[in-house]
Parts: sequence; structure tokens; C-alpha cells
Amino acid sequence: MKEFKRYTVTAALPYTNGPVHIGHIAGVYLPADIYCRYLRMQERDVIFVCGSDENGIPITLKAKKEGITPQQLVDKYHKIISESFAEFGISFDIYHRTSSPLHYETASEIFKTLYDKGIFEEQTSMQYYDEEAGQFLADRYINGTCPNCGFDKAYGDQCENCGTSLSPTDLINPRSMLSGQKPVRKETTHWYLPLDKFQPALEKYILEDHTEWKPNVYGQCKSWLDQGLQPRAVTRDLDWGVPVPIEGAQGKVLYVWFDAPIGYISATKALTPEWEKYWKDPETRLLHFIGKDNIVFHCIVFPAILMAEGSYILADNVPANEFLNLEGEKISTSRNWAVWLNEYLIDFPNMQDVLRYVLCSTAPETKDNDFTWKDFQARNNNELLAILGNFINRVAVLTFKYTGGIVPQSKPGPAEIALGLEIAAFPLKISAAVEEFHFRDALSEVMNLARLGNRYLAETEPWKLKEGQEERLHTILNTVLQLSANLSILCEPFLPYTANKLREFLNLGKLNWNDAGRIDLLEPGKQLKQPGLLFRKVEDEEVEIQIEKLQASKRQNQVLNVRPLKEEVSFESFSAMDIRIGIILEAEKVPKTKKLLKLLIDTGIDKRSVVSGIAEYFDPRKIIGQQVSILVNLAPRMIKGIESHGMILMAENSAGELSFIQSTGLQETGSEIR
Ligand code: B3M
Ligand code: ZN
Repeated sequence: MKEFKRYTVTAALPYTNGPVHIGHIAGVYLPADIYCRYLRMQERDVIFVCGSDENGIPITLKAKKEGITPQQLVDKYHKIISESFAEFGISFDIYHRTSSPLHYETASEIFKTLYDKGIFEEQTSMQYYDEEAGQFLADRYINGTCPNCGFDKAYGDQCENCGTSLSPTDLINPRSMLSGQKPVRKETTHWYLPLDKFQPALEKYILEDHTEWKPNVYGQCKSWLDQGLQPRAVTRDLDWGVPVPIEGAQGKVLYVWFDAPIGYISATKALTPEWEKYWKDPETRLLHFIGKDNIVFHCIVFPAILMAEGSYILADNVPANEFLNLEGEKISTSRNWAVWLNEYLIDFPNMQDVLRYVLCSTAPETKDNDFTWKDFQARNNNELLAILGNFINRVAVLTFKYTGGIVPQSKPGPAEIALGLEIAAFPLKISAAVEEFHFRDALSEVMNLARLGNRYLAETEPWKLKEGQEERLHTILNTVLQLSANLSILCEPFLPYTANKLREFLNLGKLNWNDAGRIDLLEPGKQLKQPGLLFRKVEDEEVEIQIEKLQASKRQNQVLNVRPLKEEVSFESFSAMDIRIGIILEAEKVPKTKKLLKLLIDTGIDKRSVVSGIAEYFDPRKIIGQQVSILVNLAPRMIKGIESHGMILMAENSAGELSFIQSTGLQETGSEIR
């Protein structure tokens, strides 16, 4: 493999329209962080850059939903996201923002360079426009029926049901997300990046030069290339984002996927005046850690922009992950089906490494994977606590018991020599896995090292040694302490908080990766410190609370999943309706129908027949005496030969289940509902 002089590692810029969740962490930030921590321990020149993605429609839409300005929205979530990353130990060298002036400048400059080089194609087309809102409706500002699968809430840029990428004009029955109205078509001009012209260069870059990319990444790129690339608009009609830096482009901003990857560059500029060597020197290895939904933008669109610009290096690898599911279902921000990092940090204080461990062990490296709270508990209790925690605890207890916490002398025998050879092999095994982005395997090797320690203790049984066998006892203690020192190095990329505690216990400074594998890391005579607890048991109640929290958001979501508002009615029309509390006196099925019940209702005014479509949900025998709300002045209607005088009001949830609307207090029959 080519040796690089330095590394530029980027992690996808999270949209600043909500906190980050475990799917983001497992897919992007944790693998990137492990990789960077590892490189730093190798003393390689590395920068780890990220920041908030604060432009584009995902921001303006969410701001509208929360009833605040886009600036207020990004300020709010930038704070939440950046603080939780820091607390979780994601070791960015910089966490920047794409709303910063430096980013605006950088993105405009690159756009301008391409514009001046005549790269863009200017195209005028008819696009959807919301006359009420006075705005063009790009991407997610519009929804309608997917022409591919018939899903009725497809967005203007993509159908989330079947995954097809769409353009707003593909939608059947388009509706504006702003006003709910049917949009009109209006002429507008935009600048297009002619990806088709970059097709040959991109084919060489990916299909020939990077056959080593992960199969999912390579495969997705190949399929885009095989379909033939099309020009893509890189500007939008919107009032939030980086203004298009040319004459005659008032009211237009750069498409968020044009400026966001440039955010990596502006973040580097903010980090160091030497930013150019991290972006322009071919001896720099550029790596993008992303989720699979961002592949086309990082492997095709951004490289095309950089090629067009001409002075930048391209990514050497894009280790994209698949998706993490939660309790068997797709994580969804809008349905609040997620474990939010900021909430985890509150619910499980000082347990960053547990989540890091679980998410790394179940990372969706080659296929989608599932996070469950039961698995979280099991991995904590049966692995971290029972293997790693238990080993360190035994080492500490034994050392303090027999030597007062002083590193004893060692006279290695055959068992220690064999163990020493095994220990020596670990750094290489772990390195090999990390360099290939196989972080799960790497972490499981770290645990194997702890297992080895447990096995050695079980075999040598130092607690059974008698008086006169001190030399042997000391040798065993020395050996397990050296193994612990190795663990403190090798677990650092994955479990940095635990590594810290181990170093405190062993009274060690920060060591490098190259120190691992040795069994003379701790000098005899060195005084150790009593270690704090590395891990604690996770109790059943704790995971039950989390599961209940998810169930609650599911229930709440049923409320959120409501049908759109009906047209406004006047106060007069509402008060024209006479709704009363009534009581069911008789109920029977209407013959030869599935849904209908014939009811006799006491309305307080009279007793009357009402035909109601509730037979699928209620047994007629069981609803006698049921209090109901009834619209009494509805014009009579003939239903299946029966005259129905009024209508029972029912509540219907999103699953179509019905329930009666009754008063909670004891209202007398005939009470009016107003
Ligand atoms: N903000 C999309 C996402 O959060 C986008 C990534 C930008 S990376 C330059 O999935
Ligand atoms: Zn579809």
C-alpha cells in the first residue's frame, strides 16, 4: 500500500436540524474517531475535520416547523450536537459551521472559479412555484405521489418508500409543503454541473483506480456510472444559504450539496493556516467517513467539483457504512424512533465507552444492523463488565493484596514466554483490521487480549500459591500488569475513557501504538493507584425505561401522523351543529352487512334510530348503556332501508381503530357539546 505523508479525515457534516442519534454515531463518527485516534497513536500527521451542515432546505423546513428562524434553529442544534460529540469523546480537531463567513467565502470562491472556467451550464426551466408563499418549491418543499411505487408522500427529490431519486416534476398530484396548495409552474434559471462531461474521468478515478473501495461503495458508484451521469443543478431558489456569487442571481443560493462538502475545506482553513497541504498535496490521504445515503455526493459530485476546480486532491477512500436499525425498525428522526446521543449522555452518565463499545461491535460495516437495548445490556454485562472489567479488577485486587500496589519483579517461565509471544501479536492484528476499516474485528481482538489475561490467571491461580513461592507470585502479577498496560494502549481508539482510567491505575503516561506488544512497559518498583470502577452492571429497569421511552414516541407518533387540516369553517357553521350526549339503548347488526349496526339512542330529546358503521369494532351486546356523542340535527338518511336520524361521533386513530367519544364526568343524557 502507498505510504502517505499525512491524513485528512472527514466525517459527514450533520444537518443542524436535530440532535445526532446512534445511527449517525455507528455509521460515521465512531469509525472515523477510532481511525483518527489510531493514527495519532501511530504519530502520523492527521487532521480530523467536521462541522455543522447549516444550509439548505432541511434547515429552513425544520425552522418553519419549530416556528423559529433558520439562524435560531442552527444555533440551537449546533450547540447540542457539538457538545454531545465532545462529551462522547469524538476527537475532532475542529468542529466548524457552514453558516460561518469563512465557509461562505470558501464555497463562493470555488463556485466562482468553476463559473469563470465556463464549467456550468445555465438552464432555464419551468419549476413548481407556490403562489401563496411566493416561493419556488425545490426538493423537500414539495410532495406528492411517487410515479414509481404510488407512495403518496414522496418528496420532490426522493421517494422514501421505494428509494427512487426524483425531481419535483415527476410527482403525481404535487402539493406544496408550505401551503398545502397545488403549485403552479413558473420559469427560473439555474446553473448545472455537467456531470456527464466528467463521466470518463470519474470512471477512471473510481472503476479503475479504486477497485479496493468497499463493495457497497464501489457498487453504488458503478451503478450510477452505468446509468450515465446527468447534469445536476447546483443552485436553488431559496433565501437561506450561500448566495450564488454572480450577477443576476438574486434570490438564489448554492445547492446545499454543492457547499456542504466544501465545508470540510473551510473547516480545515479555520483549523490551520497550512490548510493547503491537507487538500492539495498528493502525498496527503483524503478519507471521507459517511453513511451510505451520502455515497453519490462524496464519490461523484464532490470529486467532479474538485476535478473541475483543478488544484485539489481527491478522496483515496470513502468507507461508507450501511444503516443501523433500532429494535428492528428503521431509525427515523421524524417519527422520533431513535436513541439521541444527547439524551443517552444524560441517562447514562460516564458511560460513553459502553455505547462506543456496543455501537462498534454492532456497526453496520457490511450490511444493515440492529441496535436493541437488550443487546446493549448483554454486551455491557457479559462482555465489558465480565471480561475486561473483571480482568482489571482481579489484577488490581491481587496486586494490592500481595504487593501493596507495587509492580513486582518478574522471572518469566515457559507460560510467560508463550504469553509474551501471544501479546506481541495483538498490535499487528488490530492494526491490520483498523487499516482495513474493520473496526468490529479490531475491537473483538482487544477483547480477546482481555480474555487471554483471564485465561492466564485461571491457569496460573496465583491465589493458591504458598509461602516460599513469592517469586512465582510476583512473576504472575508482573505479567498480568504488563498485559493490562497493553490493554490501556490498544483499547484507546475504541474506549478512550477506559484507556484513561487504566493509565491512571497503572500510573502510566500516554504511550504510542508502537509500545504495545512489549511486556516491559511497567518498571518493577513502580507504585500503582487504586483503580476506580471501569464498568458497572446495567440493570433490567434501566433498559426497560429506554424501551418504554421508545414505545411512548411510537404512541405520540400516532398523534403526529394525522391527516392534514380540513378547510376552515365559520363559527356559524360550527354552532349550527347540535351535538349531544346520548346513551345507547339497543344495538343489533344490520342483516347482510359487515360494518353496520342499528342503534336506538336516547338523546335526552327523544329516542331515535341511528345506523352506524362500527360493527367491525364493537359487539352489539357489549355497547348497550354506552355513552356517546351524537350529532342530532343531521338530515335523516336512508341506509340499507333504515332511516338513520343523526350520527355517532367516533375517534379514529391512524390504524383506523375506533373508539367512542364520551364525557369523563357524569354528564346527563341530552347535555350539549359546544
Ligand atoms: N448533512 C446529510 C446527512 O446528514 C448531510 C451530509 C453532508 S456531508 C458534506 O446525512
Ligand atoms: Zn416510490
